[in-house]
Amino acid sequence: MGDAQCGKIREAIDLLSFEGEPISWERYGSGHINDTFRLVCRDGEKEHLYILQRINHEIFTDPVSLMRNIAGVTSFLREKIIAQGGDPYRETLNIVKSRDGKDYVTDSDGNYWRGYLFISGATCFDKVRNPDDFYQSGKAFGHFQRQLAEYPAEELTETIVNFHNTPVRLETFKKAVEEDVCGRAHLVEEEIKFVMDRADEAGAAMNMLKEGTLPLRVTHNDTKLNNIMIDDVTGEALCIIDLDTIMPGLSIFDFGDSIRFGANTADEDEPDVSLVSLSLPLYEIYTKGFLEGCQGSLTQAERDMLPMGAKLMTFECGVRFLTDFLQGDTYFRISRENHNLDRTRTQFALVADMEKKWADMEAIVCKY
Ligand code: ADP
Ligand code: GN1
Ligand code: MG
Repeated sequence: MGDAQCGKIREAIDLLSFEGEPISWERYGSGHINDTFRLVCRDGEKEHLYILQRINHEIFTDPVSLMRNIAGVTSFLREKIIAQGGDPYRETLNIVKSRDGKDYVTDSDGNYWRGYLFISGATCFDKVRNPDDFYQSGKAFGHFQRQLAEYPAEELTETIVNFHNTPVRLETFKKAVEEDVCGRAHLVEEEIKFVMDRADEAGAAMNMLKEGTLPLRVTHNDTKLNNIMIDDVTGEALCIIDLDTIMPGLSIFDFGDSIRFGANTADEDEPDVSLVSLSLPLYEIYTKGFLEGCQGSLTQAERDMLPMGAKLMTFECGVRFLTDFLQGDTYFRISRENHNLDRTRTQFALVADMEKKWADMEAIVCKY
């Protein structure tokens, strides 16, 4: 987002019903997709904090339906939180309405913006601080899925069609290799081979969905560690955020994407792939938390497929990073040259390590 677009922030702020006078705003967080700002408003002695986000409408092409999804899911969760005696202002996202009562506003350039109450006293981590954080996040994502089991799935719009359809991602990748618009394919021959060697496995989950062996559920679909807030005082998972991709999906996607990000011993974009491996202790603690959170709601086939969920999500994410590298880095935000290539390599190194540890991954699921 350039400075000119940033100028539109003021327009968006004026259209949203924030309390007090806007004092300052700064870029915030480490998401790859939306433009996120932390906004401070002052009302006399009182300070109000907000999250202001420009929804990436090139990726989420129907922001109105997307916001309808989020409004529906958060009000559904809010009722449950209140019934359970929880804090509805901290345990789910709260949309700040526009002055004319909508869940979003548009600026004069056609950008879509939304506001959320800022959740204070809690943190999103880019790296697992201690195993308990990861256990807590597994429990919370499992519980989230369990709670949404009662949500009317037909009311949800698919915000990105085929989001975790790995075979479709693979087709897009092959096309990107063929077209090679940036002339980068020769730089990644080894990575292309890595993908093609595993092409047969890409359909493992989607085939089971088609056959009816795996059930379609309401899932989050982007369960990385920095999409969950951990309470600074209690150390418990407080709030699941980044609800843009809530839509019908497979339970193993939510399990798998968390493992992909959180059980990696290195960062997602670590340039030194020798640091990448699957931490089995972290994989185990997350599995325990997730299964506890699901409270027995997973079928045997879903449980059996959890390791494959981890592998597929890691493989698919690597394929998506590599596709973006080939297409000129137009999807994921980058902050250095070859950033998407570094990300690709970490994902593939993690897949390779999972292949070595496969028997352990399966045995761990059987323990819980
Ligand atoms: P993206 O889709 O780009 O990943 P997110 O919705 O995940 O955007 O937001 C990016 C970051 O902003 C999060 O990782 C988190 O640190 C922070 N954030 C988002 N919403 C809130 C909130 N309501 N309160 C506090 N921090 C938030
Ligand atoms: C993106 O929005 P963010 O940063 O939480 C992406 C995920 C990827 C992830 C990789 C809508 O997540 O699918 O797994 O980056 N989100 C979208 O870090 O594409
Ligand atoms: Mg995010």
